[in-house]
Amino acid sequence: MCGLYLLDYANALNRLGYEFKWVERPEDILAADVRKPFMGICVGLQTLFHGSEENPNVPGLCIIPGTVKLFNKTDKAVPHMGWNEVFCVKRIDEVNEDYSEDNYYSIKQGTVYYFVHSYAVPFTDDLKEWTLATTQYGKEIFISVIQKDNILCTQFHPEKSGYAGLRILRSFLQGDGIVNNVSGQFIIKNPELLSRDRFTKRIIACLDVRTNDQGDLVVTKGDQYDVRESSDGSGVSGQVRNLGKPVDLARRYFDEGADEITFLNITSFRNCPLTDLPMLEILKRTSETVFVPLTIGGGIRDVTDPDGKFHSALEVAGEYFRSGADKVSIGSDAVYAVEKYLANGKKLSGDTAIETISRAYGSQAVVISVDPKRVYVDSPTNAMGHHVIPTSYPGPKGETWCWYQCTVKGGREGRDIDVHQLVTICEAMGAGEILLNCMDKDGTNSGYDLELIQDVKRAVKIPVIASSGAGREEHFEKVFVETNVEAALAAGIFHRREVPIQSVKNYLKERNILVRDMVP
Ligand code: 1PR
Repeated sequence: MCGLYLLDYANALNRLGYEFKWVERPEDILAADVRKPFMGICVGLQTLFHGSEENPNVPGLCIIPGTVKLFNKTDKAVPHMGWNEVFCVKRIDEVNEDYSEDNYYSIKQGTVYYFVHSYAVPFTDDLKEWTLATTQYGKEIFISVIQKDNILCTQFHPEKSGYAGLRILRSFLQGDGIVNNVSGQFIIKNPELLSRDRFTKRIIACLDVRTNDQGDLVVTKGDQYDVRESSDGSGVSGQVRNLGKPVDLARRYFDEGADEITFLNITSFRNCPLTDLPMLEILKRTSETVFVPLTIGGGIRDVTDPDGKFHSALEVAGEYFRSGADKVSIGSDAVYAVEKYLANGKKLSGDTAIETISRAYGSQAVVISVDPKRVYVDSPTNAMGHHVIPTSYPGPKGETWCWYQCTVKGGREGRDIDVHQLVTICEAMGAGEILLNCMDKDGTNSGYDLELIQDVKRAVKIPVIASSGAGREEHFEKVFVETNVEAALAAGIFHRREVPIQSVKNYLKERNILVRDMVP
């Protein structure tokens, strides 16, 4: 299993009504009965092989021949992060397209499950005996489920794959599949001819969280980052908008089919996140009932708590992971890290939050949240060396060029870094995904900033989440078709129930854009 997801496994087992005991020492493993059913998840699948390109000097368990390989990045974003189809290569008979679910741990042909990995085992003929299902990502077909004798392994995360994933775990725990070992059943001769890339676009619900004037932690939502009701004319700004309770809203979005949920602690720059116990509590409680990936952002940086104790960004992130987060998102600190990198003559220091967290937890666990503002210029030469793009939406003085300035502290302070610099350098530091907001578009319901998003998508190989400005279903279609981003995030329209998640998905499906169907 991936160590990052321990709380998620525990929550899934609790939800299914099972008691469990953690393995605490190597002796616990040695004392285990080798004939007992074994389930490996993600890295748990990969360890059974002889080795992995991820760490060539460390041998695997050598139970299955073959090597785990890095995905080819030339035709797709890496990590492979999101919901993709599994294609069962072992079936009961040649004629029957379907297969008996009971024999196959409820792994359903054509259902999508949540993957997050950069390395995989390519499917080859000599691994047929072990392979229950394959998945295609770009042009590559890899093994997504291994099954033989008492072994079941999935490359995807059942504990993060909604109800479809929970069903697999239940099936395994009940012992289904072991009794009807699939070895000897019909094996599709050339799965590569039948397999297809069914990687879906993700729809993400985002919850901006902060304490309101009464001291309660609430979900709020700004217009261009201003989260207070407009002033009554007295010159005093209004109350912080309250759009609901974080745990309840997250649960609602899970039930409504959100593929992922992001919490942004938007005033964390004022506080020490480790003393922000309500925020950690929100994560813990959400992960008990929400079985899709959770991202938490806000305050991921080196901090000194009110008692003068220093905590590294790695410790802060670790606390969030142990509380149920699957990814952390870094905003202000990413901008400072890039400034430091440029000041040091473009040398990686190795000690930034991005580098330390991605080294310890993997790049897929590190998201960069970008809060850019448009700066118009009348010609590229006036952009002070920044990466400029031509724009079809001229500025106030008719300027036809612009660059995007990075900000920190929730957009309160602009810095001399452009978004292109930020995302390319953060990718080199080990970030695994970009959450691309846009201050000009946030809360406007006028659609995503396609020019910004296209520019960033072209600049990096890691997945990009488009954010800010979604107002209608067609805005999602436009952003996927015109920029090819992997995911689109929205906040206001979901909170105010203006556009339900399912209606976005139906709209996309009708236009042949692949999305995950909710399996109840
Ligand atoms: O800098 O690492 O502590 O992280 C702070 C985090 O909090 C950053 O990710 C930053 O984006 C976020 N944040 C800070 N202040 C605000 C604010 O609104 N005042 N929220 C804020 C940013 C933008 C998105 C929003 C989308 C979609 N909000 O999260 O959800 O724009 O909105 P829409 O669909 O309604 O248009 P650090």
